[in-house]
Amino acid sequence: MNMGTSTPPLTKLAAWQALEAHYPKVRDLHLRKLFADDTKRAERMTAEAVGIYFDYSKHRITDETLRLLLQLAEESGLRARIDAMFRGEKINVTEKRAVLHVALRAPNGQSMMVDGEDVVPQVHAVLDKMAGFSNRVRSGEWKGHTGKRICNVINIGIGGSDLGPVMAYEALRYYSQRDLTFRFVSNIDGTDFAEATRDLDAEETLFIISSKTFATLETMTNAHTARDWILKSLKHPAAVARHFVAVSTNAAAVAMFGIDTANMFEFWDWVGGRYSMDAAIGLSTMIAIGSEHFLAMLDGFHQMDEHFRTAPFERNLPVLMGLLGLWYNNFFGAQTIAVLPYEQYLKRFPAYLQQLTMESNGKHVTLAGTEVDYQTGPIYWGEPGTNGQHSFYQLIHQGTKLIPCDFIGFLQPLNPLGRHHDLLFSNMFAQAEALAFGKTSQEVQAEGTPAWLAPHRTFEGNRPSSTILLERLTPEALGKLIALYEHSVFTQGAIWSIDSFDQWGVELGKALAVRIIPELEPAAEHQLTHDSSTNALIRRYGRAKEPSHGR
Ligand code: G6Q
Repeated sequence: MNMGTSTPPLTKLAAWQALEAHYPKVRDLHLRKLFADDTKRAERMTAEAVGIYFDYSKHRITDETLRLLLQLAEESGLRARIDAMFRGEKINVTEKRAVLHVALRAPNGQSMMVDGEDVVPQVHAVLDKMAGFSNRVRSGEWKGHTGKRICNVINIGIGGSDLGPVMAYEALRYYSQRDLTFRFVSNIDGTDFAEATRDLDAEETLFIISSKTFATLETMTNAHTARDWILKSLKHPAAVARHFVAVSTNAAAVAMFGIDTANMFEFWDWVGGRYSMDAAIGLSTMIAIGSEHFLAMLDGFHQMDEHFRTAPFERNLPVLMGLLGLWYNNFFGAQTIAVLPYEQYLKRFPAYLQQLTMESNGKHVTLAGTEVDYQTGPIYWGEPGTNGQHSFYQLIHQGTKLIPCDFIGFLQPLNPLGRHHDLLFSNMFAQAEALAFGKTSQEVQAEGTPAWLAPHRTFEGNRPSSTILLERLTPEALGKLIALYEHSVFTQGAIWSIDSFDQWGVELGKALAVRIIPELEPAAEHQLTHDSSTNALIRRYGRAKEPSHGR
């Protein structure tokens, strides 16, 4: 395995240095000229695989840029890293874990090994158990404590145990069983739980406690509040077993909570939280859309996995996408990437991608523990089109920052209504066109705009974007799209030689919060030893809890 030691440091690679020399030649090239000089550009700079059409012609690259980026992928040992992941090697070096979310979507019969054991049979055993349970809830066979049918399913989880389920539920809502209500509680702010349950009947409500560790403060706090809420209505401890199931790797803690471990859905330490929506963490998704659709989603993921594993880099969608992101991040100095799905059902997709991309590649040291001397993961953000057009697109078009954009669209609408879909797509195509080609000051003045106003109405253009088209938003298509981003993140992390699978950066704040909890008790006279700002904030909060406060 390449631990960042067997190959030279990234910035010493021949391809990196060639890219540095090449960058000044491309920096000032305008997409207007690149397209004018080469009428076949759009034909050449597109790739299509497993039903995804990827147009990358509106990027500030030449054939030489692409050649050098692909050379960088080769020189940095990306191929060996991909193979190591699929072989179940412990490529999450800081946690000494294999990274095998690809095994979650491997078909029955394929084998994938972790520590000499084939994990695919275990994966399918859990999928079967999930399917059995989902069918019982969907059919009404699974009853609550008082014999009423379950109508409401609430997933309690946070981070990787929440964002995937929320995103997938929203994305695949079209396929969901409409007589079931789904809610997702993640925040430790009591409002999240209170609002999610205020109009629900406890007798008809099932909680899924989703937590890999079953120890996360937010999730366990919400889970205990949920248990109190159930017991307050149903009055009998036996109700817990009918109204709670768990998704976890920690059977002992699940049993301690009072959940029957027969109703625990297992997953494994080789599944990272943000890569776990295909594991039992997807139980709410399976209940919503049914096991057949869920399996179709896994098949979509698997098709992209196989493409990533086998396709030559120059036709490999996640590799191309990862390299283009790296080009702007490391050479143009771009700080962010906007993800702009022209699909209302993908409204939570940017939020999901934020964790996938930023928790994975927001790292400052290499696998070998040395400080990087190049930029790593960019900031991802976005909103579904066309809403964003009426808010932040202004800055992308005419601001001073370079923001590469991903436009995502599905050719066939799920809800065909009048001309809505044509109007949606005309907007998406127009935005990418406007960003790339802009409008010159001559064009603006030729329209009769007075000279003083012309600068304001001029669009410089040369703003890069990818356009990603799929046929129709099906569970299978969603799987392909998510896996495209997962492997693009992998590609970048491998080239940057960082651990894309740990998340130590979330630890410090958690530890400090635990220390502060007792200091918020009003009565106690605390010896506060934080900095003066934190001390003052804690004291102010404590005073607000005193009975005399606000009188
Ligand atoms: C994801 C992270 C993190 C994790 C949450 C929830 O990759 O590990 O977001 O998913 O902290 O953890 P639990 O599932 O253990 O509650």
